[in-house]
Amino acid sequence: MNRLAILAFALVYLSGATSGALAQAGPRWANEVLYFVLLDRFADGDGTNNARVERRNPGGYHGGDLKGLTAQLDELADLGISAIWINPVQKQMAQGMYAQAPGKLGVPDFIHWGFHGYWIDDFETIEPQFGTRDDLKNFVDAAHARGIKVLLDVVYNHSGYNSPYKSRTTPGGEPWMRLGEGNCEVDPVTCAVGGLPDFRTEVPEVRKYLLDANIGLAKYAGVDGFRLDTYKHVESDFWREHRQRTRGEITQDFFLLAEHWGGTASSLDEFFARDEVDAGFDFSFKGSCEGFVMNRGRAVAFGSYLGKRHKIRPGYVVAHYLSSHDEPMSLANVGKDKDKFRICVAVQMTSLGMPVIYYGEEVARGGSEWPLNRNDMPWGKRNILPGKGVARDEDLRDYYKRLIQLRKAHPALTQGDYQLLTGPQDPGLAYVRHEARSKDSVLVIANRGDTPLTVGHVLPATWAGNAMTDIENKETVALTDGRFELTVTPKSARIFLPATRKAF
Ligand SMILES: [Ca+2]
Ligand SMILES: [Ca+2]
Repeated sequence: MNRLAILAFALVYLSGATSGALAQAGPRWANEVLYFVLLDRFADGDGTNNARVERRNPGGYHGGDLKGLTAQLDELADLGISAIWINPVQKQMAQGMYAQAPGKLGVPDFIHWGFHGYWIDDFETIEPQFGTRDDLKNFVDAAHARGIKVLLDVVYNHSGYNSPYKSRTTPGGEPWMRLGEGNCEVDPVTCAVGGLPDFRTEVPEVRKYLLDANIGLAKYAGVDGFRLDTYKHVESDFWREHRQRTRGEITQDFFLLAEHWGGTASSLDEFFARDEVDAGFDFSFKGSCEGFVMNRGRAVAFGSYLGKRHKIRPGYVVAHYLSSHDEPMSLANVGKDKDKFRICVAVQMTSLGMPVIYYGEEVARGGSEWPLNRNDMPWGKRNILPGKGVARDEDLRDYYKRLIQLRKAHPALTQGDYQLLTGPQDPGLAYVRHEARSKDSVLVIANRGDTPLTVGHVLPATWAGNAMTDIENKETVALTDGRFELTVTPKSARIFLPATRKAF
C-alpha cells in the first residue's frame, strides 16, 4: 500500500466512525438504520397539492408529501435513524383502479390510486401530490444537514396500468412495452408483475430513457442511493449498465439496495458476485422472528437462521425488516402482543445487516394486512395530518431509541461475528455478538414463553472480565468460570455488556 492509498484507507475508516464510543468500519451502509416512509401517509406539509385527497379511502391519497416529511425530520433524527428510504416520487396514474378489499378486514371495496408511488405515468415529472422537484431537493438537503442519508425508490420494470408508454414505439416501430400477461414462474423478466405493463428494458431506447430519467433525478436532488423495485423482473445485463452509469454519472459510492422478492443472504449472492448492487433485502427475517416469538419451532432453529445470515459475501449487506408495505404489520402477526413484538425489535437491532423500520412501527402503528398495512403515521395530539389523533406508543419509541443508540455505539452489533449459545433443547434464545478489532461484545437473551425462564451458558473466552451488566435495569451478573445463570421474565429480551463497558 503506498502512502496515498494508506491515507485513503484512513479517511474511509474515519468516515465510518460514529459518535459512539467505538469506531465503526465494514461495508458501506452496514452501520445505517434505515427508515421507510410512504410519503402520502406520513405528514401533510402542503395543503395546496391535495387535489385528489380522500382520507377515508384506504386506497386514496391522504395528503402526505415531501414538505411534510421535511418538516418532521427532527422527529426522525431524534429516533436515531441514519437513512431514509422514500417511495418513488414520479407522476402517478391519472385514474384509480377498482380494488377488492380482503373481506375479513371489514373494509369495503375501494378505488386504488398510486399514492404508494409504484404506478408511474411519467418518469420525467414529479407527482404533484408528493410535491415538486425542488421539494425533493430541499428534503434531501434538510436530511443531509442532520446527517441522514436518502435512498430514493426507483422503478425500471413497469409503468402504471394505463400509462402513455403503452402506445409508445421506437422510430423503427418497436413497442416500448410488453402487454401480454406472461408467466412470472417461467420468465420473471418478461412477465406482467401484478398485471402491469412491462418495459422492454432490452430495447436500447427504452433502457436509455429510464436510466436517464432516474439518474437525472438522483443527480438533481443529491440522493445517496436507490432502492431498486422489482429487481428480479429486469435482466442482469440492465443492472450491469445501471451500476456503471450510477457510478460514472452520480458518485462512485452511490448505494444500491435490491428488492429481490424472497431474497436471503445466500440467494442474493449471485448479484453480489456480479457486483450489480451493494445490498438486498432478507425476506425471511420477519417471518422467522414472528415464528420464534409465536412458539413455532425450536429456539435453536431461529438462532441457526440468524447465524446463516453471516455467510454473506464480504463487502455486501442484507437489510432486514419486521413490517413492509407488501406484507402484514408485524405487531398484528404476533397477536398485537407488544412484549413479543419487542423481542423481535431487540433481535432486529442486535443482528447483522441493515435494520429497516417501516414508518410508524416504532410507535405501534395499527393495521394488519393490505391495504391497512399502509395506513396513516400516528401523530397523537400533534396537529399533523393525516394521522392527527391516531394514538402513539411513546414507550415503544423510547425502546427503539435506546436500541438504535446501542447499535450505533457497538461495532459488535454492526460488524461482529455471531455465536449461538442456545442448545438443541433450550427453550430460550441466547447469542453473543463479538467484534475482534474493538474487543466489543454484546449478549442477547430472549424468553418467548409465558413463565420466567432460567438461562445459563458459558460465555466465549473473548468476553471481557468476570461480570456482565443488563443495559436496561443495570443489574450486574457475576460469571463463575465464565458461566452465567439468570432469570428472564416472560416474553422479554435482555441485553448484556461486559460490566466494564458503557452501553452508549
Ligand atoms: Ca399535501
Ligand atoms: Ca420486466
